[in-house]
Amino acid sequence: AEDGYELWLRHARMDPEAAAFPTGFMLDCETNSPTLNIISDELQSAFMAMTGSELVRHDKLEDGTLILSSTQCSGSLQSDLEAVESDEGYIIRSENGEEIGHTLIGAKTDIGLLYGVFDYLRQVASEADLTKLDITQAPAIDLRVLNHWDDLNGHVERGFSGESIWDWFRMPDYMSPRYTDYARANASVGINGTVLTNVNADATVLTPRYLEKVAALADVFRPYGIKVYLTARFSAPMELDGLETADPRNSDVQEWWKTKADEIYEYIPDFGGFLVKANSEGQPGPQDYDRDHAEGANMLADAVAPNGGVVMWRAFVYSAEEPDDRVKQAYDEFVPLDGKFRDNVLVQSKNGPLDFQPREPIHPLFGGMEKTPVMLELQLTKEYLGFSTHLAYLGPMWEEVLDTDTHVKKEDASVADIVDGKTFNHKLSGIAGVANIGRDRNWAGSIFDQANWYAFGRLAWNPKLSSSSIAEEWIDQTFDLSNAGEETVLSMMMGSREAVVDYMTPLGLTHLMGTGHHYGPGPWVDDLGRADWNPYYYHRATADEIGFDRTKTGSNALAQYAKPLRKKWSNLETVPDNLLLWFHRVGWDYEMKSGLTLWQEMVRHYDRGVDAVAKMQSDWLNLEGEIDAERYQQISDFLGIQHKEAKWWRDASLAYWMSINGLELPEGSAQPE
Ligand code: GCW
Repeated sequence: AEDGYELWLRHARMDPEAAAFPTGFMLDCETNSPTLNIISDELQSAFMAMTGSELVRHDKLEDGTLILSSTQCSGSLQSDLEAVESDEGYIIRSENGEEIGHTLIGAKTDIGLLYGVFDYLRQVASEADLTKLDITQAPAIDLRVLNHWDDLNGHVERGFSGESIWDWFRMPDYMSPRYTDYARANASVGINGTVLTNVNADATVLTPRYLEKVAALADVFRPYGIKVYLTARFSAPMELDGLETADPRNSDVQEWWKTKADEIYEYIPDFGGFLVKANSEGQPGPQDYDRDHAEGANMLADAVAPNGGVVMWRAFVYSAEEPDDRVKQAYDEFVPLDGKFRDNVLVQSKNGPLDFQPREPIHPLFGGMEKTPVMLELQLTKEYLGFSTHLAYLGPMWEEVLDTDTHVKKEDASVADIVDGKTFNHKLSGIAGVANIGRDRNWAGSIFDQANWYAFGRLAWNPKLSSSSIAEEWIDQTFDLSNAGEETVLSMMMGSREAVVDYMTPLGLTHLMGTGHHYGPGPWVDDLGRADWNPYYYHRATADEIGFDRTKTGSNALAQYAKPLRKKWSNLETVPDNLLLWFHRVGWDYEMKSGLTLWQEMVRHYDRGVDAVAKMQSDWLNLEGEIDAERYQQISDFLGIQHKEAKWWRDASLAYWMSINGLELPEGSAQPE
């Protein structure tokens, strides 16, 4: 049975007549490396699966051969390859000479070649004309990393697909083949780094017993081009070696980190560096000693610099004091530090200023820091979008973020341009995805959540790709559907995130999830220790009004954005409906662009969200028989859960709003069950 373990690398059987499949392949010159062996195996097993016959390895050119050249052997592609900016780039080109037709895949490095081969296989799966390939690719972003929020005891924070895949107990003596499959899946979409441990860090991972295990993983990942990173707990010198302080100005502390970094590099010569969450949600950090984030980050940066490591310092901070508006804090703390960070530090910011909500405006740190590379952190694990049971393809959300123009310059200042380093000419660039991977057979908890992992990798490689083209690729490789079936799945995916926004947090509302679990509705909760943990802090609904005023008359968080954005979002005429209550406080009878009152419009969104899920359910029924039974059934059952819970969200939310505004349900809206 198909249970999803193969991900998008299923290599379904194809019609042997359908394409000009290669007759064999050859490596351009006699080199050998673990990566080249992987490439050969990958090609051979893929073609065996797709065509049922062996792709023979030739040692001389024959008609129809696929020619692979890497490093010094890039033959006729040599000069074109020189123009490819990155060592990870590649060229795929069909050459149709007089008699001999063949395809060349060339790269400057073996890893580039591996990426090229995965791309080639993707072309095959999407039925591209294999005699007309002319592809030149290089990644736009340097560091394309997954962030695992995995604890050493196997628990995954906000993980909805089983326990951690890292079996710390059995490593390094037993290295599950799953680690290889993990590396292969990541490499197939260009992911080149992985942070193994939770940002709420445990210093134990920095001890020799664990470093040995980390090194064993790094050995598995290396031939796939994937580097390993760890989270560094700021107080580690105290916890592991009894130092009295972790003050970054203390020379013993500095020395401790240098020695620790050197020790790590002995185990893992290509260790990527550290990811740090400091002074946020109770985590230790430099502010415990009245030092700022730059001092903290720089101490660690100095420790890894001699070996080429980086520090990814998170900007998801919110402090012990209750703020007037929590969404302002990161900008307020970090922007004054711009220019103070070492050049191997990246500041890592979530896409929005709050916390991975179904919809937020962009974080003002994108564009807010000119001298510091700001890394984008996305969340693949859907903490606030229904975990792994609700279908929500996140491609459109990430596209919305990446395409948003920060307006900090006249041109080339979209979030994608900021993140890939173009806007301010940064040498280093990075993007992180909080992984949705666990020990479930299907890796991600559901089949459609695999698409979020896939889309993250593809956007990390090229943040300008469209989310629908990525979905199409994924569908081609994940199912074998009729054209009509493909259309159906595509439209389900493309509308799915907006459906979640509609039934959970329409019109710019936010953080209405039940506290702690973040799954179901809880807009009424108001007994939590801090004001900014209670949903009321965000919706502020009273009998007359709802919404958070972030204009000048309110918290003025809008001042953190460049003028064109500030103007657009502070004006009720120009703010889009979908961010209205994020930035404004209006009456329940406020007249919307549609002519409806706010209340009517809101109810319409809740209904629309539920209807969209019902539509996905009925669409899916049409695919019975086109998809293997096990995957079909799981998706079908999950859509059932989603439909039930979308109604729960709508009914519970509306009942709550009605208890506050005293209004009736508008005529024609769905009645609660
Ligand atoms: O979204 C919140 C989560 C926490 C998480 C934190 C963070 C790792 O609820 O579980 O902690 O963000 O990003 O640091």
